[in-house]
Amino acid sequence: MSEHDIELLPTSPRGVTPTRVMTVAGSDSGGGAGIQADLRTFALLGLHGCVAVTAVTVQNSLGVSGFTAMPPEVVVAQMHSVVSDIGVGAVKTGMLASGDIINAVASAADDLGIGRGRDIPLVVDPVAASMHGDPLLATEALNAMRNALIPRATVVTPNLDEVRLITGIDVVDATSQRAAAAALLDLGAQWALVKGGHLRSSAQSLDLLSDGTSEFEFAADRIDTPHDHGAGDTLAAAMTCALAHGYSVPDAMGFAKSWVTEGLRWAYPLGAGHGPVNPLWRVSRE
Ligand code: PXL
Repeated sequence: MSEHDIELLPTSPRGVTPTRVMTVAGSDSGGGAGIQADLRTFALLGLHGCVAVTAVTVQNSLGVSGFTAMPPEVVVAQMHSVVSDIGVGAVKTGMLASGDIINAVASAADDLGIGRGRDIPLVVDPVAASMHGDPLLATEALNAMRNALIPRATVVTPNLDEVRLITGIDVVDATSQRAAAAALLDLGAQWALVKGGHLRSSAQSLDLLSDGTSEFEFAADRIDTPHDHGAGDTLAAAMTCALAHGYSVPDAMGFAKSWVTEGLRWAYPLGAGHGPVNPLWRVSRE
């Protein structure tokens, strides 16, 4: 094994149905984030990815110029259709666009046995804005995120901007990072992951994972690249895959961190703006 080889997830023999996961998320026309990022990670980790599309964004490497949200009942219908037939080992939510969609997804999760304390783990990535600051979630939706979805999360995975929007806490150091995790647990999540990746001043990317009893820190050298579009989606998608394979939340996070770090190491330019993290390193030439 070379220095950066990572331990991957178990895969199925050819012709055998692989482990299935589902993402409830928005489409990124530029292919860097959203469902496109999720499906890339699912496939390259050997899982079968299913999708409930919540919104269609119009974007390229320079930013998001707009989006159209799906009717909430269409999002819920996709979830029911997939879970009742194909079955999934874990579910991830990403861009949910509106409070109505969040509330509908939360009650579908209850109906389908998805979420904290249920059979199917739920990873809630509370996407609020693109890396360019373009909004992806209506501001009126923050209460639904706090009151309906986060309480159902097996693990919630905000970045620092999302932490500020959801909890009002400005994370600037380890103490405020811990306070933010506590505030997310107070909202009802089973585990809170407060990602330090946007604390640009530190030389390391330090993420804190807590369930209120146990606390884990995940450190990686910061990879200084402008091409980190979809990094949060990719981390949460890899966690979802590991949870579907029966990993504990801390073990799933350890795996996901190594997956996204490798994706950042091999990130590529795209268009005139920001390129994506690159799970394709798995199938690229050296
Ligand atoms: O990276 C967050 C994200 C999630 N989903 C969609 C996005 C983005 C960021 O741009 O466009 C659809």
